[in-house]
Amino acid sequence: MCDWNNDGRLDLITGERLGYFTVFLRTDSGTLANAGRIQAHGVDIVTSNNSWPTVCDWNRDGRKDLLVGQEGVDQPCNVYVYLNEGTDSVPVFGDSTPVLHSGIPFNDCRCVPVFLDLDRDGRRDLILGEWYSSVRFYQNVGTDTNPAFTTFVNLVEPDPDSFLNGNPPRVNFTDWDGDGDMDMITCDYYGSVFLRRNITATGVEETMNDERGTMSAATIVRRVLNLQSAICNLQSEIILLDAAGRRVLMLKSGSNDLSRLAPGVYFVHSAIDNRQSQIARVVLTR
Ligand SMILES: [Ca+2]
Ligand SMILES: [Ca+2]
Ligand SMILES: [Ca+2]
Ligand SMILES: [Ca+2]
Repeated sequence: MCDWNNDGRLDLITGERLGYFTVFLRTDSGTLANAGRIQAHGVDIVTSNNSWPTVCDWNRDGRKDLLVGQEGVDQPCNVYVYLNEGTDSVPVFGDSTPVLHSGIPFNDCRCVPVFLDLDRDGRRDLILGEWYSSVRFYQNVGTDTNPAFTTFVNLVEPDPDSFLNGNPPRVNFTDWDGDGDMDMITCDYYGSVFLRRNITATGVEETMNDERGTMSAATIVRRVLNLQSAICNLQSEIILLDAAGRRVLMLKSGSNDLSRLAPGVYFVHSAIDNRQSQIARVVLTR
């Protein structure tokens, strides 16, 4: 799901058994209307079977791009990206570029790439579902605008015997339990849906909310966040991220009005040259 045409309504982009990608735009009445297949160089994109789209701004140039995976038996590359050559509201695609790990294209079977900052270091990472249930985490060791990947850890171990672990996984993330970190939801060929909660230890973390402002660097009272001038310096910018790691506000020294934001968990980060570090976790209540 994404707002493909930037009209404020969520649209649906499908990957398909036969390898195409189709855009379904949300109408005024809330229904979805088939707006045709996504094209490159004016021709329908067709991957090897079981295509998977992730719409994201891969290079952070303000225009949504298309990250794709495919089944890809005997194909040289199964994860690649189409950079948007049009506008953010009218995407246009031409050539694609292979996504690499340690300089090598991915050629695992039935790749399902997802691109988000799972470890919250300010750089979006690659999460890759593939054949035999496994879901891999490739930490971004490059920058957020020029990602680089090397090795992985398994978030879900491969299961080539029973297929009971969700084979092959179609992967998505959301903060299912509302605790501020991203949980994983996968579905499989057999029709099962799996929820895996994020149980990563968060360590010592100061938390504040509308009722209790306890941070020394930042305090929040009635949805106004007060940022101490000492943490705002010329070398870094202070930003507010949502639970998905998206930048929602640039913060300034002093008062910052958060009354327009939806209730939920947010994070105050300092950002220097695309490297971000967390300063505070903020819970906005109604
Ligand atoms: Ca839309
Ligand atoms: Ca882009
Ligand atoms: Ca990261
Ligand atoms: Ca969570």
